[in-house]
Amino acid sequence: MARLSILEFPDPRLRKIASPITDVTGKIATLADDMLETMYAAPGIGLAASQINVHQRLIVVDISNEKNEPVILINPKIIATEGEREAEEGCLSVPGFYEPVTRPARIEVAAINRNGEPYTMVAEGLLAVCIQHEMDHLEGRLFVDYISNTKRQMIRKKLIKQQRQQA
Ligand code: K1U
Ligand code: ZN
Repeated sequence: MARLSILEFPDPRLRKIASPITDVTGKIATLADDMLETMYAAPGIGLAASQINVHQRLIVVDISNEKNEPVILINPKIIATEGEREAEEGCLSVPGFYEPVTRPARIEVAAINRNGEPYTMVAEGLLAVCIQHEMDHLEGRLFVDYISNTKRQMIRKKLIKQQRQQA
């Protein structure tokens, strides 16, 4: 297993649209394992392949306190939604900032697992928020796209300053 480095806003590579995975090979299973290790180490509750500069449709999530309920979603698709809910979101690619975002409260998702088998799952609460947030990454969208331009520019400037100081 390996820890991968996470791209940070405003890196333009975070804006790329990810391609579908056509074959779930051992390489994809290893990538999913590396993404889980990277997510747990960060620490985070989700990670999209786009965040580690791999532009393929793969996300991982685990909202359990014990970090023992990993979910791997390959080519995830939302097939049904219900209701609306506002919740605070954070992002490992936008470190240190949290903002409220409104999204569907309950979703049904179709995906493929690490063995290449299709499945569906229903998610609500934090799990629904996290899956939708990660799926946005695959479209090159970030939670800061849902907030005001003024706030987004402020976050952008602060992160650029931090990144210059760390370089
Ligand atoms: O996409 C990411 O960068 C992961 C992100 C997922 C997420 C969190 C909250 C709402 C929506 C999506 C994070 O994991 S940010 C870190 C975080 O929220 C967290 C970290 C440790 C424990 C609990 C939460
Ligand atoms: Zn994120």
